[in-house]
Amino acid sequence: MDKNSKRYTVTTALPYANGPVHIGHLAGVYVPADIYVRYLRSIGFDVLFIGGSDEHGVPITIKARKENTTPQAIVDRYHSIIKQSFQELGISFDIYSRTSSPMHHKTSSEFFTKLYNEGKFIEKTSEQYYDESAQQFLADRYITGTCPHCNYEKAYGDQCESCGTSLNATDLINPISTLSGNPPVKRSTKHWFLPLDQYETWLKQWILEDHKEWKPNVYGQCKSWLDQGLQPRAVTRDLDWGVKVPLSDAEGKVLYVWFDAPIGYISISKEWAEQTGKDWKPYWKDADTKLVHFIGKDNIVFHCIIFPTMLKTEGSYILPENVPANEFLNLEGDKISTSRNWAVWLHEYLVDFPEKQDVLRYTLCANAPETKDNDFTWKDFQARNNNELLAVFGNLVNRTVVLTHKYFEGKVPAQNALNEIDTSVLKELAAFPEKIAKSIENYRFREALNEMMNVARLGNKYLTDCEPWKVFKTDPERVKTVLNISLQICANLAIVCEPFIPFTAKKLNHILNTSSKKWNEAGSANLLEAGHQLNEAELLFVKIEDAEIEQQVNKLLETKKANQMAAVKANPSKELIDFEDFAKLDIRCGTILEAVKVPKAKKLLQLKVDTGIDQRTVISGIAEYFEPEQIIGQQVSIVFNLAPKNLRGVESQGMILMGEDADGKLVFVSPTQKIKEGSEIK
Ligand code: B3M
Ligand code: ZN
Repeated sequence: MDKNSKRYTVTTALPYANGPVHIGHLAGVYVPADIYVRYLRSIGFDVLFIGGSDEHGVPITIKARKENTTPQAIVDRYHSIIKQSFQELGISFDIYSRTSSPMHHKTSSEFFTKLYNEGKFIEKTSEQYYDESAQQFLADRYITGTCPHCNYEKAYGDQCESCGTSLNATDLINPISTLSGNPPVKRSTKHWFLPLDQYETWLKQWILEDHKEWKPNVYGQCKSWLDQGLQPRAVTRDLDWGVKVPLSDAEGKVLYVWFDAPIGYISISKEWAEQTGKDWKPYWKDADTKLVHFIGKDNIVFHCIIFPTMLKTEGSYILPENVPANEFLNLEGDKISTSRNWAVWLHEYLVDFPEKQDVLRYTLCANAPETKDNDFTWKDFQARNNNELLAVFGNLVNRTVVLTHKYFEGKVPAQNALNEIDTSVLKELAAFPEKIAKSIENYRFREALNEMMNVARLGNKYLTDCEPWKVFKTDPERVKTVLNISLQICANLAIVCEPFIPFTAKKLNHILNTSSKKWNEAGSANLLEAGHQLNEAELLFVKIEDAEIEQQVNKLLETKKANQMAAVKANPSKELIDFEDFAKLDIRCGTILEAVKVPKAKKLLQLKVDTGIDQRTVISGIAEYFEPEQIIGQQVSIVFNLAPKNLRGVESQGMILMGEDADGKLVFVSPTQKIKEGSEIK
């Protein structure tokens, strides 16, 4: 941590306001960001903590169309739900605003105009699809057609959901507009491009040389983008919802959502300045301000490559110091999905678990997907609460305070002569704040949380080992020391737990009858003076019963069943065939010898399969479920007599049979025991 910096600007990904926020958002972005900011404030930094709703983009217009309402109505609904959810979970933004605000439209228009007037954009006219009956150009998501690579008939204009290939809308075979159902026509249209390629050398230096300290998952993704070479990127779209392009010849065009959204961090800072009478510029333009973006891994390229290029091009802004992106959180073994309602929604959580904000914050931090995707299970949530928060943290505080009331009328007893154990415990206590700080400053929040809990473990063990309830009759003076030290440990916990579980810190300060203290006081053995009057004990945590968890798991099972019903309905049986048709299929057993990812096709793997007769190359859409190295040696069923097909420039000779459940999860169809390659499957 650069102690020379005067201030920090910390931003969090602006969630699309087309749905509520769920535990994946919290774990990936908002809990780590809030821990970081609360800690920075506790060590005395001036921090501007920014949040807001991302209210433009095609998904919002699609949802509005589906609900026969306006995009503004959609974003108004979800902006308030999202804002309230964050507030109730203790995400301590200085401001939470939105990109449909006048300030944002003004700020992002001015940003565009400055770059335009300085000739920083490339202007290009290209052929785009236009829907003559809807009388509008079609965004990629409004066009479907057949994928030229795998013949999937419902591919979108920007990507084929089946083989994962990124597409241009003009690649689609038999394109159809989803607005009118008619085939679109091609019309020429002008757009403005940010020449990313011209900044490639600078980005390679700035990221790959100057920021080697970035998290490996972030650094690695940036490196692969830079290694592949950058292309100019369109910053405008033919859409009627968004920030209007501030040019006379740009009727019906808006700024691309990923151009205006990051500028939202700046416009929201300006709104904050207006509300507080402060100056926003130092937080975005002073060299001694550190800028940190908290995001999920799907936003890395926008925050590490595109937005920094925009800032660099504009010339008057600081660049991000770090972008500690997290991976994704899954739920009970499946990907969280808004469309499949496979999520724990924050606003629903708080209804089912009132007053348990910190249990969720704690569990999501303890299981944060910091280096790889991770899983949230309700069983683990219960265990974290019952076995850690209640049994260790809560138990220490409750026993210490109850005994102090029992023996000393709730007054902090004096610390008498220390024995060896006391001295070693206080020495360990003194070392914790720095350990926790180091982990937080390196964005290792799981590690930091565990160190914070080690303070509670230290106190709990000390109290249990000293057994004051047994010693009091014979040596009350000893008990004074033991309870004094235990109370000092509780007072330390109130400081070091605050970034992670702020609601608990507040309750603990109330029980100890103390005001909240700054980080630099942590580690002390004398936070509570002898004679200081405590308030009554109150439980910080309560047991979560199996029944509560079963209710949540059942809720998810209901959702899964509903999804499966919907999938069966959407995917009925194909027409009947006679045996002769089936007999044409020649399905053999094979073994995967080699597997590699197909560049720029996130769903595809290129396999070499031993069919017992030859070694075949097969392209298979399984990359999202299997790592190449994990399937070498896997026995598979291969359609042996399928005509070869050119997929992404590779001739695919056959097809591997996979089982796909209603949730899209893929598994191999393979023999239950090893069998010779080439064996016929009948
Ligand atoms: N709304 C994408 C997302 O929610 C986008 C983030 C914008 S941050 C400027 O993942
Ligand atoms: Zn495809």
